[in-house]
Amino acid sequence: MQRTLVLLKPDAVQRRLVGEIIRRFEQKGLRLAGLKMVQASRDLAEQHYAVHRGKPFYESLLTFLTSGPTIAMVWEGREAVSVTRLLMGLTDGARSAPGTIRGDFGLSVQNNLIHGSDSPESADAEIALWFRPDELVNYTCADAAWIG
Ligand code: D4T
Repeated sequence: MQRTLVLLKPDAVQRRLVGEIIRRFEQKGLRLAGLKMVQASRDLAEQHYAVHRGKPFYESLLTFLTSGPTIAMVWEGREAVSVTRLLMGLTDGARSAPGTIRGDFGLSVQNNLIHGSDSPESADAEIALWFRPDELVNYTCADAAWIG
């Protein structure tokens, strides 16, 4: 069973889209393994976006991610990493297909509502960055045999 880190970025919280986005993950059949609200520090944002250090949009990206609370979640299920990326849409909301989260709710590149790990390896590292092991819960959903 694969796990992935999902962040509902400060714009999703400010725009009251948290419930709508979580609904889509539940509807798809992924299982919630952890959830918390975090006011990201500069240090946490730097570690999360370390791969983008030095790029022109880096400083602005850090300012954005630390500008208000973020909802951090771990979702799990079959192919959770790629399923999450499909639910999200492309980085640029203007290019994302209708039906995706970014395609339905945004036009921006930076303020693109949601982050999802881009590989199982990134997911492991990002989950460890945002969550302590005891903040994740193992359980079985009653409909597990029907969803796969
Ligand atoms: P994240 O990492 O937030 O899930 O987004 P993506 O995986 O879809 O996109 P990314 O890693 O390429 O970019 C990370 C983050 O930086 C913002 N960004 C990106 C930006 O502000 N300007 C840019 O030109 C790019 C490429 C958006 C997402």
